[in-house]
Amino acid sequence: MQLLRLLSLSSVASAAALVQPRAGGCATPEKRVEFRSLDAAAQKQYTDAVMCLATKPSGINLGLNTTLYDDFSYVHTHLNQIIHFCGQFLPWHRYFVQLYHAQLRECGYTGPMAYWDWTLDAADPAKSSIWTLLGGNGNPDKVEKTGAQEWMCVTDGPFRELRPAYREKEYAPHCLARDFFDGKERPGTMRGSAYNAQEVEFINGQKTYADFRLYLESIPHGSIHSAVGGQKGDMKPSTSPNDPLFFLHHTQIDRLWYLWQQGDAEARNKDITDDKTYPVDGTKSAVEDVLQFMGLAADIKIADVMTTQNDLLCYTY
Ligand SMILES: [Cu+2]
Repeated sequence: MQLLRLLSLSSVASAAALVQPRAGGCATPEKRVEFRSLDAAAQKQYTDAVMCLATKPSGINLGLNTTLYDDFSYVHTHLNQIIHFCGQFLPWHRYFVQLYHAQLRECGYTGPMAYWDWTLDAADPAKSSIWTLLGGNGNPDKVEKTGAQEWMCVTDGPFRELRPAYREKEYAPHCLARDFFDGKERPGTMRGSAYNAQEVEFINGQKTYADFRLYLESIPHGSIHSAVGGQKGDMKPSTSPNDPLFFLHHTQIDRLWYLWQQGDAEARNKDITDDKTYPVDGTKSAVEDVLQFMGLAADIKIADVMTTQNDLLCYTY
C-alpha cells in the first residue's frame, strides 16, 4: 500500500487550532503512561493513529506535497540548529510532543500520550519488548538507498509500510529504517549504560537547569537516537521524527524534566537559565523567548510550557 497516494481530500484542521487553552483551566490533568502499560486495544489505536497521519495532507501551509506525518520531521529538521544544545531544547520538544498528540487524537487515538521508559530495558535494549509492539531493528536483507544514505528497512510491526518523505532537508522518500548500534564497533548492541536507572539518577541530581539539560540531552537522549538510528536508521539524522519511536522517546525526556521540576517546583518551574544559542555566544535563554513552530502551530513563549499543569498542556506523569 502506497500511503503517500492515499492523501485524504478532506482538509485537516491545523494543529494550531487543536491545541487551545482550555476554557475551564486544568482541573483534571491527563496522566501520561508508559506505552507498555496501555492495553492491547489502546496500543493498536495509537499505532493506527500514527499510520493515519501519513494519509493526511500537510497542514503547515508551506506548499508541501508531503503528508501531515512528514510535517513533524520537516519542522524539526528546519529548526534543528536552534532547538538543540541550548535552553529551549526541553520546552520546544515538550510542545512538539503535545502537538503530535493533538494530531493523534484527530486520527482517533483516545488515550493519554505515552512514553518509552528505556531504563526498564537498559540491561539489554535490543531485546526490549517495545520492539515486538513497534517493529524491531532494520532488516539487513532489505536496504534502500537515497543519495549516499543507506536505509535498513523495518520489515515487521505496525509501521513496516511507512514511507517517510525526508532525509534532513532533502526530499528522499524511503522505508522506515533502524540500525541498532552502540556508537562504536558492535552493530546490534545498544550501549544501555548511557540510559539506565543510575544514569537517570545522576542527571536528576543536577542542581541547575543548564546542567540538567546538558546531561539529559547529551547522554540518554543522544544515546537513544544513535542506538536506534545507527548509521542506516531514521533516528540518527535531524529528520528523526520519521521514526514513531521519536515521540515515545521525547515524552520520556519530557517526563524526566517534569520529575526534576517536581524536586523543587517553585524554583524549577521558572528556571530556564542556559545558553541561548549553539554554538554558544554568551547570551542566555529566558522564559520570554519565543519558540518557533513554522506553522505546525502558532509560536509560543517558553513561559507557556514551563509547567505541564496549565491551560495549554494539562497533564502529569
Ligand atoms: Cu529534537
